[in-house]
Amino acid sequence: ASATATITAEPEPITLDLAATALVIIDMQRDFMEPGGFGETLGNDVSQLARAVAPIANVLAAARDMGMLVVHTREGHKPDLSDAPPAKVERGAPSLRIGDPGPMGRILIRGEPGHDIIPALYPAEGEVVIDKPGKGAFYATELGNILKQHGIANLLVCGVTTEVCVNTTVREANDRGYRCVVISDGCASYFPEFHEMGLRMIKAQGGIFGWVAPSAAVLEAMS
Ligand code: TIU
Repeated sequence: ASATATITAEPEPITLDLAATALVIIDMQRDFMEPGGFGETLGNDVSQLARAVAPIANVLAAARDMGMLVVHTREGHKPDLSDAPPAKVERGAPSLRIGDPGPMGRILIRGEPGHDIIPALYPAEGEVVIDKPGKGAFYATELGNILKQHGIANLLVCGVTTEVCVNTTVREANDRGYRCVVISDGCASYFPEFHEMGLRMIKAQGGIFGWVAPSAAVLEAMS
């Protein structure tokens, strides 16, 4: 592949230096994707998220083939909850709270089975894994420094959920100067209407936070 490629995106095509582009896969963890995890404790239908897996797997395979920097993120907290704000832990009326024991271990706690990334998208040796306490991947993490070290200016962003951790991360990245292309079918929400609106918010107003493109268009540009 040549270094420069144009992705057929909305609100307009975008030309990127692929050597300065990273693939960022947000929170494809068992805790969000599978029954018995954090997502389900909040009352969500986790089956809504499964549709994002195959498109992400396809883009991940292409990124690995071309040697693109791959970053996986995981939302979660230290076992002693010292990085979990009470305002987050105490919120709402979930069936299990962050830190409580569940069928995949303690809910949203690092090192527990539920916190890890689903087998279909498991990080390969050498890929970056960012553990983040918040919804955005830049807050209280090394992500910004790692992207700088690799000379990254552009991000291909996918994962779950569209309107929560994907949107928050894209807004953080946009303010830091990154061009973000969000892979529409590589994102999903527990609420299909929030997925749709989450993508529209990004690409409205001339691309106020970034660009949106389907995985087919991203793969075409990477080939
Ligand atoms: N609940 C929900 O939609 N999302 C999260 O809590 N975290 C992420 O989006 N990863």
